[in-house]
Parts: sequence; C-alpha cells; structure tokens
Amino acid sequence: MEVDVFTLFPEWFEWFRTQRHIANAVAGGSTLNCVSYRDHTPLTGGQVDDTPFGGGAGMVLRVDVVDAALRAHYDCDPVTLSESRRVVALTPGGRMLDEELVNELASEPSLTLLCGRYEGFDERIIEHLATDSISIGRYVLAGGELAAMVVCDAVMRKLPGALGHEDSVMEESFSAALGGAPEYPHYTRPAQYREWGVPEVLLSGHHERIKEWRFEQSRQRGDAARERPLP
Ligand code: 6GU
Repeated sequence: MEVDVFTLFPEWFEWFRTQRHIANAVAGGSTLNCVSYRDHTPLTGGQVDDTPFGGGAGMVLRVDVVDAALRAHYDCDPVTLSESRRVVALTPGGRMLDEELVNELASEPSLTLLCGRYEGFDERIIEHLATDSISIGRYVLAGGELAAMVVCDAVMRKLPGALGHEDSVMEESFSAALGGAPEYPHYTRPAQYREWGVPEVLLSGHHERIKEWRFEQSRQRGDAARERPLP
C-alpha cells in the first residue's frame, strides 16, 4: 500500500515512521510519504491559510494551496485523483473511524491523507478534492496530524508483515473471529502477584475450555460496552 500524508508538519512523521509495525510494513513493500503544503504553496512567504469569509476566529487552510500540493505531487488535476485513490480529509465532522472503516482502507492499494490545521479546511477541499472525510472521535484536536497517525497506525498494522505474527490480527478486538466484540482479557507470569491471581481455566491446559472462556469474556465485554449510554 502507498500512503501519502499532506501536512504542515512532515517532521512529526519521522518519529512515527520508526514505530516497529510501520517500519515492518514499509520493509514489506508499503510506503509512507509526507508532503509539506508549504513546499508547494503558490503564495508568498510560505502562506497556506487565511481568515474565514464572514468573520470568526482562527485560520482556514486554503483550497488553492491544497490543490497545488496535490497537483505537484501527483502531476495531474487533483479533481481526477478520486478515480485512482481515496483522498481522505481528516476533520472532526467526518465519518467516525471504526474497525470496519479501517479494514476498508487497508484493502486500498493507495491512500492520501490531508491534514488540516487551525480552524480546518476550506469546505471546497472536502467537496471537490477529497473522496472521504474521517474523524477519530467526538472531540477537537488542534490539527489533523495526530488523527492521520491514528489512521496510519490502525491501517498499516493490517498490512502484510507489519506485526510479524499474522494470527494476532485474526482474533483481536472487534475482529470477525470475535463477532465484532472487544478482545478477552490476557494474563502472563507471575500467576500470583500480591493477592491477585489468574483465572484457573487459563492455567488448566484445557484448550477447548480456554477457547470457550475467552469467547464468553469477549461477548460479556461487548454487552457491557453496548449498555454504556451513548453521549
Ligand atoms: Cl480528524 N481532526 C481534528 N482536528 N480533530 C479531530 C479529528 C480530526 N478527529 C477528532 N477530532
């Protein structure tokens, strides 16, 4: 998979790229590129944003700047990009990221992530240049960069070779193997710590009973999560 992140802070991703599962995915043939809006802005002094029409606080990322950066990187009219790849604007008002959307994105051959800053994007970016807008939760971040990292982390760990042990994505939280429920609890040595023990069944060596216990725990956690009132 080819992932391109458009951002005002490409250097933030240098650390992110060193994370083991990202580095593994890249070693497995995937790419994670960063493009700086500032390197492609047609405006003077590296300007990328402007005050909102109609007034109000903050600054808005300009449509001509994003258009120029996409055009320079892909060497085409960005309006035609949607034919060949998903172009995702990261914005708090977008479609909520969940495991289903992560799987959808992980099956794409290429992905473009647009990070906004300040008050966000000129709406024409979302309307004409992006194919999707995605949010990572019902709260506001200062910019889309951390959200882009969340999307990359969740998506790239699904790519071949990312985790090093392929079955760990099969039976994890929200997977089909667990019926979409959260994962069961894990324990490791020591079996007794202070007065805290470990469920007997896990020490029994009885694989069938362990499997049943885990599935039941996962199911109960799913029920508990569903019973929590929605915001
Ligand atoms: Cl994608 N961007 C920003 N700025 N804030 C957010 C978000 C995205 N998702 C949740 N909050």
